[in-house]
Amino acid sequence: MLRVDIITIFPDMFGPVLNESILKRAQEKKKVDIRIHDLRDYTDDKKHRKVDDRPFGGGPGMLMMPQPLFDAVKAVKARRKVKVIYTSPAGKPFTQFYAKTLTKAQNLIIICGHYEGIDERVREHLVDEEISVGDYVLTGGELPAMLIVDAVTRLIPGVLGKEESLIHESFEGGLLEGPQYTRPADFRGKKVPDVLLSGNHKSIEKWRHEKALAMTKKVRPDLLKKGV
Ligand code: 4HQ
Repeated sequence: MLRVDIITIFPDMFGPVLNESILKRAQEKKKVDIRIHDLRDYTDDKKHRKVDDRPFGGGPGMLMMPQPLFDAVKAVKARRKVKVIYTSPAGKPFTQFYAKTLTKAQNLIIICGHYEGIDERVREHLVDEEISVGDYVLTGGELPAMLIVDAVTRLIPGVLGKEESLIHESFEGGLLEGPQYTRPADFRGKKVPDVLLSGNHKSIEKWRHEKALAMTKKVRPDLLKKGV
């Protein structure tokens, strides 16, 4: 079972996301073991539970101190094949392909960053993978951590049911999904394409593939270039 350890100064942010829907079921089915750890439990500063300090050389803002992070990672490490992840806009872009590679680990440890970032020694000696979830700046690493856990967990065999199956969806064929319709066949004069009502599975497949290709070319031509 994949184990995920999340190190954060806001442990309460995770419950509402991890304890609902597919992520909740995946944990109940013992497909993934997700544990949240409060970074402040690992600081040597018993009095103020400090985890940040001022940057050498001056400048605005605070940095995450190395001591609580090194000790937290050491304490939570649970398996041999472990990857320590730090999320930041300077990381490698997170993609479906990247998510797949992370399912190969036995233990993911995700450090949620705050303030102006981390002491460089954490990056050099503790972090294995620095991941960016997009070219924008967030208030902290908690949302990126949830996003990574979500994308990785749903790839674990047995997490998704047949209904949510992985085969015909965006990215699995390297394409975005084309248009889809449900009932009614005529909604206030707006009709569903005839081919989808034809019952001819071969023509339906062909039509879907053509639409997926056209859609991808139009909105994300970059996806057609290589395995994103
Ligand atoms: N942050 N992709 C700054 C991000 C981010 C992103 C996380 C904000 C780390 C220190 N992380 N903290 N974009 O914006 O991953």
